[in-house]
Amino acid sequence: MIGTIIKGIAGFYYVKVEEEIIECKARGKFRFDELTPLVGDRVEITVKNNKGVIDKILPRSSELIRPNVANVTQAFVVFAVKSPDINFELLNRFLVLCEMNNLKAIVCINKKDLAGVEEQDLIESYFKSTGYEYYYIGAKSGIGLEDLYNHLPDNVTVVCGPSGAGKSTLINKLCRSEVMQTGEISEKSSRGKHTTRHSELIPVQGGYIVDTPGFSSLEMINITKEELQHLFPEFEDYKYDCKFRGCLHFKEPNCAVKGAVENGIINEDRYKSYLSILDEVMKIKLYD
Ligand SMILES: Nc1nc2c(ncn2[C@@H]2O[C@H](COP(=O)(O)OP(=O)(O)O)[C@@H](O)[C@H]2O)c(=O)[nH]1
Ligand SMILES: [Mg+2]
Ligand SMILES: [Zn+2]
Repeated sequence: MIGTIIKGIAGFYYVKVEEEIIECKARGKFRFDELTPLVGDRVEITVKNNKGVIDKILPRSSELIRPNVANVTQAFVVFAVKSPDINFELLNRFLVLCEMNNLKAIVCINKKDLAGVEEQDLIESYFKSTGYEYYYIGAKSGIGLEDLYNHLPDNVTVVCGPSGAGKSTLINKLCRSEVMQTGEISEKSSRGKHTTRHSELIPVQGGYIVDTPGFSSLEMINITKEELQHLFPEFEDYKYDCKFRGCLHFKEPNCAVKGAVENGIINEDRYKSYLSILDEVMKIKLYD
């Protein structure tokens, strides 16, 4: 049988196969292969006398470090419109982290109840040119969550964003009925009380939500200066029109990206975030 590891506690893995959750141990050989099953892994299991064994881990499409979960496909990037005020530079850093990890980023502007039309227009105009999907939500009262539910089927979704943005509120709201179900498993086996708590996948709407937030706002953007520009999707249309091959869109003359910024096609603030991260990336590389 093939299933998905949704939780791991003290050497036991809980594998969801269709509607059933099976407690499994990993076969000893994983230790020799230096391969440890992760939450999110798709695995082949066999069940004998009610005991499940993981025989094989299927290839991973991604592996997040924080939280340590395999096969995450998308991120809800949550920022409050107010309280705390939206910080676009930080938001752009989260978007770069998503691109780096091959996650589809969906921007969720939370605390809609605190925003007026002015703030909504500002955000609308900010994202229009980036190509990122964004939604206005109110996690606390559940406004606008239908759009997010529609993105869940067949995906493993992590929620990320700065402290105070409403990530926990959103996760709880999206997972409401399902959190209780997985809670029952740990009570039944009564394990895990004194072990480190790892992340879990909560089945929702034909997909999964990771129950702990992703990344951290201080995460290093560990890539080369040449790679960075590819993490700004709206630059991609222009890169072949720069005069110099390998243009970093920084001080080079006849740069098509800078041209698009000057013409107002690429958001200037996004470009400034690019330069600020580029500066950081170049400094890091001096010391390695
Ligand atoms: N006004 C308002 N407050 C919210 C909303 N969502 C969350 N909050 C509040 O924002 C604060 C931080 O929320 P929390 O989920 O803990 O944020 P986290 O740090 O990102 O996990 C809490 O006091 C929440 O009640 C919302 O839609 N509107
Ligand atoms: Mg929280
Ligand atoms: Zn250029």
